[in-house]
Amino acid sequence: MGSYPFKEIEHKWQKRWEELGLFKTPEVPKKKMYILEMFAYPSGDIHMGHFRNYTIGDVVARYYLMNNYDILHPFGWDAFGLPAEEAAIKRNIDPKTWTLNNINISRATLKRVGISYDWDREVITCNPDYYKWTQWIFLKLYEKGLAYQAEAAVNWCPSCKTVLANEQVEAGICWRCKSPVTKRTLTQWFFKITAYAERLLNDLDKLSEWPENVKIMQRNWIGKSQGAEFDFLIEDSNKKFTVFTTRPDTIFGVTFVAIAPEHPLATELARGTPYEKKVTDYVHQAQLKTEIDRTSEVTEKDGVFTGRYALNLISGERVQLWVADYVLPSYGTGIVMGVPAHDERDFQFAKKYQIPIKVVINPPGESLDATMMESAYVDHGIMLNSGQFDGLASEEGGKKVVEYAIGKGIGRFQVNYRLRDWLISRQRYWGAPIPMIHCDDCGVVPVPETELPVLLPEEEKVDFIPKGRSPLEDVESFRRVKCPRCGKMASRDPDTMDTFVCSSWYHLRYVDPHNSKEPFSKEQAKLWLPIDLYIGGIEHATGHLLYFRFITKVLYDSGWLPVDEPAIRLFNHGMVLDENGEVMSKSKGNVVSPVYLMDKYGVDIPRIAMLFAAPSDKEVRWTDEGVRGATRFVNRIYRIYEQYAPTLVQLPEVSNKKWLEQDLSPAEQRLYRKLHQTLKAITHDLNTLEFNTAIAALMELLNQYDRTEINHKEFLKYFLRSFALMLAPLAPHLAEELWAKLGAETPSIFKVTWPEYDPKAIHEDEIELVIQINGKIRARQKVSADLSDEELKNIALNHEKIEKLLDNKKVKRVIVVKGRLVNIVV
Ligand code: ANZ
Ligand code: ZN
Repeated sequence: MGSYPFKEIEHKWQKRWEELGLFKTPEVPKKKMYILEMFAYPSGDIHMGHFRNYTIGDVVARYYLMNNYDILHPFGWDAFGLPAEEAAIKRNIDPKTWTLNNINISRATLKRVGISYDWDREVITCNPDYYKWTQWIFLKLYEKGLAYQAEAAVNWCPSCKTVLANEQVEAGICWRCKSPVTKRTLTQWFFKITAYAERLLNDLDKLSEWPENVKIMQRNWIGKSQGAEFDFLIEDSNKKFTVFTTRPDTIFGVTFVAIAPEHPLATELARGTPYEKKVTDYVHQAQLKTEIDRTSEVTEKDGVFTGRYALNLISGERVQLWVADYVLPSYGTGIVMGVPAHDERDFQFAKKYQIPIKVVINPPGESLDATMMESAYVDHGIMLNSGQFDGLASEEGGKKVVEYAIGKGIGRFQVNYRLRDWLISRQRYWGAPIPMIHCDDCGVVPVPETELPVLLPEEEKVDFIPKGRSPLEDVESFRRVKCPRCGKMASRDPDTMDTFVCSSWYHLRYVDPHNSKEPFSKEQAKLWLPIDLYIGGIEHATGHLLYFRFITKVLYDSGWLPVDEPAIRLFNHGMVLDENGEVMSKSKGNVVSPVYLMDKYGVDIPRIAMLFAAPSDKEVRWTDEGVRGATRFVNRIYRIYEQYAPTLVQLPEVSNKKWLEQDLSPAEQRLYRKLHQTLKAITHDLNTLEFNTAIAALMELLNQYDRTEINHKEFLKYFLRSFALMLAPLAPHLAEELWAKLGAETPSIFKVTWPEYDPKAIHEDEIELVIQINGKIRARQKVSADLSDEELKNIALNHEKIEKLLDNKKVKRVIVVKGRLVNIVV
């Protein structure tokens, strides 16, 4: 008896699947199921992280296929963007050749893995037939006023020499090259995602099948905060400015005002005064710091006095005007009212610069002394030193203060979002060109839709090594163009789009990937959307997963989509770690290659090992032991079929028998019950993506099979047939082979409908229920063990003998001792 000969088997079945068109998307789905895994950066060959992600999707897709769903399960490549370009620069080949080459390598590997993709629907974002529509989406946003250009202090990575979106800066560090990010002022394109902040926030409540942690991350990222604005007057000028605060109740406690260094007012105030140099120096310095450093509560706060004062229009008090870098330019109004007694950062700042501290909120029943405080009192309490508002509870008092300010025209209620508009332009070559033209006379003019795509010029014409400006700026043949409006010579926008724009709508292209007239047809969108199950990494929680919700809503609003949320269910898979618990990554050199594993073990063994090692949403520690275990399991199964299948092939089809009513031996009956319990459990697990417990259940079933003497040949065939079906989504090649060995009623096991469990067989443990009346045993009855107290009570009361004995006597109480006895007190 040999071991599982994967070399012959796996290729054979993959060929069969292709011949059958098994994974081809049906034209008109009756019962649709759109399963999507996040597509891949073609940055080399696929690694174990991909292997895991795509295997999870494959198990589900095959399971739903067996449940007679019409499946859309596509794949594609996130082919533009920094990673490709940088790798290309390092290797001195152009990004396109390098990217397409990687796609070919990775696609070949994925095909070897046998993932159930409909390859006819593959999308590649760097191909003109795709990015034409990325540009079309840009134009749609522009039309709706949702794409605009603005001067902005932007995140700038000095090493990548490019602008980064907020989402690409992690703790002040560039996500790509890990160098510290600084700020620069440049003209950039933005998508106005903030216009959708409220809907993006509220509609999270609709996403009942998204993981809670992702929704929390998105809520925090959107960061809605309810508060108020107050106007202040600058002394010796009639200029006003406005602050945003979440604590209007502390307005009488303001002892200074702090302005963000980037705010125009910062340098303006000190201009021409002895303070000017100090202030401009400080402003310059602050630009070099990261946002985290600036706002963290642990780093020391600093700032400079401007020499000027402002008037608090509510309290009438005169306060110092400072510039401080813990105030961010892009939040609220960029100016903060400093309340040292009740805000910790303001407290530290005031202590450092000997600014007065004024208590205006007392904890209930206590009285604070400003000179004794070691930190701010930040909770709510009772207002004092606040004029007419003294004695009010601060929550209510805060509202009163705002109402008062509204009456005077010097303040208002205000909602703020932490979410910023999405900066989408990049000064790089390898991206979709922004379809805009700059004309001296007409200003910014969109490229007419009929002239899309704006093709990215061929690499040989472009020096794409980053210089801090767009490489396309130097390509005359690209740049020079006639203005679509007036016909004069004008120039194309030289920037390209953030790769997250490409990936914000790829899920839509899959529904109609070859459409050359539209990004997708509305009919196809209606047939397939939304995504039923979306699988990918948690690292995209506040990036891609927010962007694709946003773009979906925009297209919904313009009548292109039937839904305003892209995905019903989201599943985050865990990371793959090495034997020592470290994340597998190329830079660490601890990567196990799926190709190496497949050469050695085929597909299904590593697949079982991966699925068995941990729940799909948890980290997986990849070990040799796991592969050895999977090998033993697979070989054991294979040998059983090798041994018995030949003797069973000729037997008639045995799928629908009522086995419990047949003359099975008690041991066979137990195995039958176990089989159906397993089927029930696996059906559950495949729906919840708990594949490790599904495999554990199959292992247990196999153990019981080993302990059971089966004499009934038809039952053996039935058992092996059922086992192969349950195995099919988890180990598809192996299951096909087992199925074929048993005689294969169908050309593929995936053409068989997923079996239903026999509910009668599930209740394995029957118990003998003792029924008493007033403590005396009056009857016994066999019942299944998992009945509820209520059910047991009913069985007892309705028992023939008991009914007679009770004979209309009044039942006072019924006592149920779970799983054993019912005592009726009369
Ligand atoms: C006065 C005050 C008194 C504040 C107090 C807090 C407590 P969230 O909740 O995150 O929205 N703030 C406003 N704009 C800022 C900016 N651009 N950079 C840094 N901090 C800023 O935070 C709102 C609070 O953060 C505001 O309320 C303001 O400080 C500060 F006892 O105003 B508060
Ligand atoms: Zn013009």
